[in-house]
Amino acid sequence: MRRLSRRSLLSVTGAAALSFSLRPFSAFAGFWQQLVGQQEPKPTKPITPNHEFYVTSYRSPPSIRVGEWSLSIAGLVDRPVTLTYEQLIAQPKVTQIVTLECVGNTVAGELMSTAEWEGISLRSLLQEVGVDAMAYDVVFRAADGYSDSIPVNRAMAGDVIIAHTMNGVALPQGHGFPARAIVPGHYGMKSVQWLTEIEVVAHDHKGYYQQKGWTEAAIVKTMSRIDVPGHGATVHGLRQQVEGIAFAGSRGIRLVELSTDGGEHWTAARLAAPLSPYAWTFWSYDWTVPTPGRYTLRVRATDGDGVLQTTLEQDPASDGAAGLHEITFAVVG
Ligand SMILES: Nc1nc2c(c(=O)[nH]1)N[C@H]1C(S)=C(S)[C@@H](COP(=O)(O)O)O[C@H]1N2
Ligand SMILES: [Mo]
Repeated sequence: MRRLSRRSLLSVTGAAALSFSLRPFSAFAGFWQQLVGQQEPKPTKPITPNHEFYVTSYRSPPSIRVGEWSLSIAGLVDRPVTLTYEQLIAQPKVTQIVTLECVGNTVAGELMSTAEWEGISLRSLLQEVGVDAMAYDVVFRAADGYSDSIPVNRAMAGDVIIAHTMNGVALPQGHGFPARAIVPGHYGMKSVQWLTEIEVVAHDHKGYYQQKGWTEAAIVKTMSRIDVPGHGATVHGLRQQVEGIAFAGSRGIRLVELSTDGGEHWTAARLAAPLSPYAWTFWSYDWTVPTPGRYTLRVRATDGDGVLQTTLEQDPASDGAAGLHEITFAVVG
């Protein structure tokens, strides 16, 4: 089924957006799934193929010809530079598997994917140009007029990439060609696509989404999702492997638990080692179903700092959705 899209979220503005509660929407989604019938189990792939990677851009992607494109590093730097595409891809490369999630993603929504990104280290680039002591924000500006920023100390942490490659091929046009930022642990809005300029400034820059009231820090919230069995499914046999993912950005996932009794008792799932410190964690649980019937499963995660995922439901506006994912399905003998 289609999830609430970025476009429809953003068309709800101001007070209306903030007072919009997730509860009626999830109830509607559940009702809708009953109407449309069973859901096929949808195991998540550890690395999302490029053509399946989520897209949230609200307009068609700019088409950039590399011959006419360049990336300038300007503002409060000692030695400003402008890189052509050839110069960019000739720089020493770093590769990192990073999960991106849109701030508009709903609980268990699909605006979340993982790829292996290759490009240059933003820290190395900034060290080469020399950052002024007055610097506060590193602003990413794009060919579509979009911008967002991260504080200088965040930019210098070493994990931020100016990527030109996605899963082994040049960035597709729809994912930022020829270059984009990849900022691990933050909502996708910070991973600015179709980059044209990196500007170091002395003030707190307000980007495209911040001007519309969305979060500045955009640190991802801890989430967990049940992928198998699907909500509304009918499954056969009393031995069921339940599967899903959990994500807490750079904090990592320490524990995933399942409840079959509405949250009174919880059992730990088995965790697979994530492909990188910035990628989602896969979990599974071999469940011996006591007797055929209708069941509701709820999932929750604890992040690497030991903080349990909140049970409070929150709409994506303005700093990301919160709430626990629950599915209902039938087991026949
Ligand atoms: N230039 C530009 N960069 C952008 C955006 C945009 O509209 N324009 N959207 C942002 C948002 S909200 C997200 S979630 C990610 C999505 O990246 P993807 O389309 O590759 O999944 O790109 C971010 N970077
Ligand atoms: Mo997004």
